[in-house]
Amino acid sequence: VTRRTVLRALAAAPALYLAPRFAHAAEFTYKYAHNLPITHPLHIRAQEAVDRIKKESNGRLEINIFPSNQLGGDTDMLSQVRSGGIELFTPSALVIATVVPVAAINAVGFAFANYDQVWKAMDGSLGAHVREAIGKANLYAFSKMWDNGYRQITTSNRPVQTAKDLEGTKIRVPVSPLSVSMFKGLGAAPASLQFSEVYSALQTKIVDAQENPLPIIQQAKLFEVQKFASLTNHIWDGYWFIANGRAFKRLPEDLQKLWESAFNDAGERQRDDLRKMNQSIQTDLESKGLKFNTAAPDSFQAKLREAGFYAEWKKKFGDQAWGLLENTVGKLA
Ligand code: X2X
Repeated sequence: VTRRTVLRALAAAPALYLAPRFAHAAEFTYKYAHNLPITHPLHIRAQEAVDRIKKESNGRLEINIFPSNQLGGDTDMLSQVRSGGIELFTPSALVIATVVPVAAINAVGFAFANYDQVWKAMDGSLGAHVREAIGKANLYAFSKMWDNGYRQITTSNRPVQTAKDLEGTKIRVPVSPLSVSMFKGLGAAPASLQFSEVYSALQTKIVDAQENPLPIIQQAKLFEVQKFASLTNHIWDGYWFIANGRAFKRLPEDLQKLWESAFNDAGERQRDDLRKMNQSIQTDLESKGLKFNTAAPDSFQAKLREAGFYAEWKKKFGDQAWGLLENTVGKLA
């Protein structure tokens, strides 16, 4: 075989001598950290998005995921994504509100009656309002919020039927001013702890109760250290998928478009995963020993009104944001 025939063969079959995909180091290598176990749909769908981004960018954008608080608790991850130590993070609305206060607006007690209202508001003008505020903090928020769920109360000592049952209860809440204010208003004794500390705080009885959506109670195995689950639906909580602002701007437009589409599509599928999970989750948690009851939301709302919770938070969020929320859910205060 002469040199010339080899060259001719190569010219005829370009695929043979093109560099294989992923042979080069990625142009952009980013870190994404979050606070959930890898069995949670948030992690599973994020992993799918990251795989798709790698494939469709021909390896130019590689994102490594650090799940389960591997890089620290929420407060640490939030400061890292702001400084650029990590490029991506999914804080709950409650948590990002320590930097962008208006982001907690979806967590106003008993605001959303159902998921239709949730997605109408968060995919609509209320979500846009919050994203703009996130943008002003030099962070970029992808347009689709991911679902955390309706928060429910679990305790180690007694079921919570009405607000009265919460009196003096030591309850863990996220690092969130709104959560603290709400549970103080309800007469409980809230303690702010990062999620990374919740399991051991319950196990060692530093607190007697916590509140989280059922998928988290299941995936983080909180049922092992709690006895009662009271269905209060007191807050609807979601995750913002956020990027460090400079890390976002650094990407060429085609990669910006790709990850926008990949994360938003994955977010829609994650919402659907949780919707399906919610259909059988109570039965599963009952089989693991949790005793369920359905609480009476009226007593909670009445107590919150009495405590001035709605008036206070309307003032804090401002008339514009509050009005956008009320456009979807009706009059709250
Ligand atoms: O910390 C929590 O409770 C959690 C997991 O729901 C959040 O991320 C706010």
